[in-house]
Amino acid sequence: MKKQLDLTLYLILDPLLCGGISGMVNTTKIAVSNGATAVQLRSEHKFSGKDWYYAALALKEALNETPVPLFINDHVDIALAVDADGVHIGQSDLPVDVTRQLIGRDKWLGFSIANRRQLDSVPWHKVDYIGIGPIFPTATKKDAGVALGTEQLIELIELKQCPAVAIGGIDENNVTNVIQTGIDGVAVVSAICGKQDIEQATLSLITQIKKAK
Ligand code: TZP
Ligand code: MG
Repeated sequence: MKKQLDLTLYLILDPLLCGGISGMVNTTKIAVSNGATAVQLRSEHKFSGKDWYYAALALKEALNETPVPLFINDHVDIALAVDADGVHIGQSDLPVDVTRQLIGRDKWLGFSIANRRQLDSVPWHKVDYIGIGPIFPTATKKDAGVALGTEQLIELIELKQCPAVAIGGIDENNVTNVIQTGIDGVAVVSAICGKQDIEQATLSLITQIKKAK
């Protein structure tokens, strides 16, 4: 059965920050039991096809008995191989319509946009949600582009035609401001991955999100 799409607190895993596959599984279990509502496997650095596959398999297993969906960044083949719940693609990946054709209607499809021009060309009927960012400067994604800030985020929210998650430099110090824009949820990497206390990091975010919604 298709898992529900809840963008409230979307954890994006980074193998380097989390400490490999076991670190990502551990981070996922703690974050999900403390309120994370979606999980994505992503790697900014070199990660072989085999690494992607075994990481995805382990994460799928970790999320098996939970309502939380697993997304795979960029790699449609990996998502299909482990029967992940969804795929997240960016502007330089396979086109949206091709990705949708490959994954079918039973998997969720997320698409990144970084500005008004990209938002204007989103094929709305083919995507389930968009990621908007970076909202703030971030060291996690090297080619993230110029930070939008919350004012521009509000303008993009008014124009969007599907659910959306804000991403980029979001942490416990600014999450309340981001949620107050009216966005459906936030996606974070470094605000959870690699933190000494994953439970506390997750709780701090989810508590503020729930208060601000
Ligand atoms: N896309 C836009 S910014 C970003 C991605 C994947 C990185 C977000 O990482 P962090 O550590 O939450 O700023
Ligand atoms: Mg991509």
